[in-house]
Amino acid sequence: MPIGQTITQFIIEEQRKIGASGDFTSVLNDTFTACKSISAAVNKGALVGVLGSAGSENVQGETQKKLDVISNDMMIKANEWGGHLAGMASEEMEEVYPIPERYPRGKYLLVFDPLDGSSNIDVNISVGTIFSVLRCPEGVDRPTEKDFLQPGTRQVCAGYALYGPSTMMVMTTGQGVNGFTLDQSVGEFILTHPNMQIPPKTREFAINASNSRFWEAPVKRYIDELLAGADGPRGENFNMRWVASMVAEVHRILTRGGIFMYPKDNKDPSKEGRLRLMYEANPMSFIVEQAGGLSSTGRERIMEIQPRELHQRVPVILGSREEVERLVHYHQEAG
Ligand code: AFP
Repeated sequence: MPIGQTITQFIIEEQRKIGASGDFTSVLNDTFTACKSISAAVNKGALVGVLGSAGSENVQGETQKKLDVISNDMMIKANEWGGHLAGMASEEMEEVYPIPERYPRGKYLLVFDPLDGSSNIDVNISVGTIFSVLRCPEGVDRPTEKDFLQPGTRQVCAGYALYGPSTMMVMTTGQGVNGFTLDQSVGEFILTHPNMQIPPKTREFAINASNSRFWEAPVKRYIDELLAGADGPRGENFNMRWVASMVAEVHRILTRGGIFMYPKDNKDPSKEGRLRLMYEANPMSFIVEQAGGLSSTGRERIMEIQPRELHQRVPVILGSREEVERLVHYHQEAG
């Protein structure tokens, strides 16, 4: 049986159209290899003793799972040797990771969350890897933190691997969003979801409602209206989902629409939001916008934020255009 178009073939053909050198294809290929290895480890789970806590904390003060550490290592090992990257930054590492001296350096920067939603790993619920590719500033071959602090609009590529019932790779290079499913029998990601589009209307929302007492007024108003259903001002019923794994939520929204919110709240005034700008919000915003959706903090477009630090957090509201517009409008009305 002939296999469909592989992800490598797809990228090479895309790159040919714009006359690119092939460096970029190589960066992505190494990332895909890492994601296949992470998928295998996640899939084997308890059989190979990779579940549970690693007994350490990351820079965010969160307890690291064994698979957080393993996945981070797999991303680094698969990407450091190829000669196309100048440096990497990971949610799991406090500092920028320089390419070791024994390898050549290239013109791209890779930023990633190696295992997003990892609090779900021990209960066998979908998790994922999120990544973003930036250009290293001209003339810099040993990038430092400031070289990574580029707004999301400067991303060259963003994607995620979803480790669910199937392993999928979803990515954009700024020309739409395409989804690929891992065919385990041949070890290749095959194009299965070309040109993914988020429907502009939805009746499904995702938010961690246990934080409701900390929400700001516009979010309270919006959620109250959704909960009031057919008897309220919206005049129709809405359904709710919360997986606590952003990759799974965004994938659902790309597949059938929806709005995802981790908004600004006053739970911990020292934090601007829960999700990380560089590792979660920017790459997912690029994908969502390329699929026809919108992404905002409620006050500004996420991709236009000038990052101040690598591990910065931001409020996130993204998904179906009409719902995001409505909630942004409620923020504007509240001043
Ligand atoms: P973990 O990787 O620590 O599980 O965090 C996942 C995440 O960053 C994102 O994927 C979820 O949407 C969000 O946090 C879940 O947060 P709550 O646990 O507060 O619902």
